Amino acid sequence: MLEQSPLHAARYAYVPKVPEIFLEPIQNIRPLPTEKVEPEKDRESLKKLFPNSYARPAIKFVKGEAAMEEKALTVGVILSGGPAAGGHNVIAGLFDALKKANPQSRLIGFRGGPSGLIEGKYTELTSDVVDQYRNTGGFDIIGSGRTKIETAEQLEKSFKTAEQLNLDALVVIGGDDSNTNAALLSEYFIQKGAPLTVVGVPKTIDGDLKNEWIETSFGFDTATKVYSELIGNICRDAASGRKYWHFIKLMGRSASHIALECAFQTRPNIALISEEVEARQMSLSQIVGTIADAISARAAKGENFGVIIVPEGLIEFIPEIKLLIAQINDIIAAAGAEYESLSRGEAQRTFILSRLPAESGRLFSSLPESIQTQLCWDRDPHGNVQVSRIETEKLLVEMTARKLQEMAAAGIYKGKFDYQTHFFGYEGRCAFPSNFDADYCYSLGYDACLLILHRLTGYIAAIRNLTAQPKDWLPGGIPIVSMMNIEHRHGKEKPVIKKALVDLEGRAFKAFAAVRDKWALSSDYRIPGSIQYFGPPAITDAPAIILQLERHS
Ligand code: FBP
Repeated sequence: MLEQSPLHAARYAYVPKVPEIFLEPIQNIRPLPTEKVEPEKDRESLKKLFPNSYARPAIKFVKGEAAMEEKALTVGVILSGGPAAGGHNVIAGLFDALKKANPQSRLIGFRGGPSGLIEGKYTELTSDVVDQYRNTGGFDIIGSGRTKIETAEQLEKSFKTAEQLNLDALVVIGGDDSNTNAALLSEYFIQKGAPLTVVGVPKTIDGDLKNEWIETSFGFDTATKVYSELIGNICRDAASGRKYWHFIKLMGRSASHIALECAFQTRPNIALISEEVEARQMSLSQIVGTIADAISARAAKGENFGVIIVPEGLIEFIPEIKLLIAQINDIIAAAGAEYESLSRGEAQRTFILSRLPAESGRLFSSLPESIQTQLCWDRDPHGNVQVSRIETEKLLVEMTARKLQEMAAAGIYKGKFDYQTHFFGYEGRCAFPSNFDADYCYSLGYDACLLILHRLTGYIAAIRNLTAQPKDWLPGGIPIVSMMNIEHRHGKEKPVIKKALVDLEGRAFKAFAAVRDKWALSSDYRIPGSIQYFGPPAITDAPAIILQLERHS
């Protein structure tokens, strides 16, 4: 048991705010089918892969007579992927709703992520356990992991564990991949004739599991507030010391939602958006050129300082590096054990360089040695390069310094370039959830229980109208298959939930594009301060700025 800080103890007393309908006796809540939702494309392939779960309607929960079974249920829960603040509250909401429906119901937590289900590693989550984790950050109540449940063997082992435990339902709390797997499991159980309901919950700090029905994934709000506090403090430090350019890399494996939100919160001089880099086909040297020009313009005003936000995923959106990474992935995959036996560093670099096509080889060699080494490190379980381990901020600093030297030699830059680099990622995933995430997550858990009680297998908990007060939130569910398309991965056709990248035509990006030139030259930083848990709702409960921009005209 962790020693409790005063805030830790105080957070136990926080009662999450929930949609008004959840205050009804749970037996009086029923699902109302709304619109029929279908995937945007690949319908025929998806129909074949999910013959039993395709073409179901979205539902919303409304007040009314329900023919709900009240028998005691045994429900399993899995936390999957990277931690995101609020996961414990999803479990608390699920637990409370289950007990409300029938106090004899039981909640089983699978340890260490999906592998806990495959390998049958679990623990019962009783009220003593759940109460210790209410309104706290982290996933440590049962741990998390990145194992995928997708092979026939993994599906069968999962089935066996579920059978042994007499599970009535399974809740998968995770991102796009984990929810895809939840849909696969749901279909598999239907095909086996097993009466087991599988329900997903949208999690990821990256904010890229969203669409028309999922307004945001949980954890994004807290993570961006933590990073924004730190960035705001750095902005003020930059303006006080007036001697450093701060290059700040922010997490977000692919999409730049985190970078965009933090930019609105703090108004840095530059915020790179990976999706724009890709759309404009910007090369690494063009990106560096843009940064160097902005530094030079501020230097002309006597301001040799500033703040630059760099999204973690940027490296994979720069067209020539994207190609290079894909080629390295292929080389590593083809070499298999031979590559695995090489020691990190020079041996791996030499191996890769000897197999790269000439042009990519030249690009690879032009990169700093540290970046070459990081590009050669192990891939994640999905075969992807682990962008959180590539020091893109340092790459940009090094190349910008070179570029400024050239500009100085040509007489077009007169300034002094000193810098600091930062990476904020892990700092924001396990903070005490903001009130928004505490409320949202508890409500998602409660919503997941309602989906289970009504046997809505293959659905993901979806709560809408999130910019309103929680009492006016609209809980419901969306069939997971309706959010999927088919992607070709490693030579195979795979159903996947489409990642939501920053929409360059969307309101949030356009609002940013309209002000960024002003931010580049001015030093009018916005200082959001730390997350507040007590005080006026305008300070404690405000949802993310991009959520507000996306949902309101
Ligand atoms: P999820 O998509 O699983 O929520 O994780 C997101 C993330 O935090 C990314 O932002 C980051 O690139 C990655 O996880 C880091 O992964 P790991 O925890 O395995 O180092």
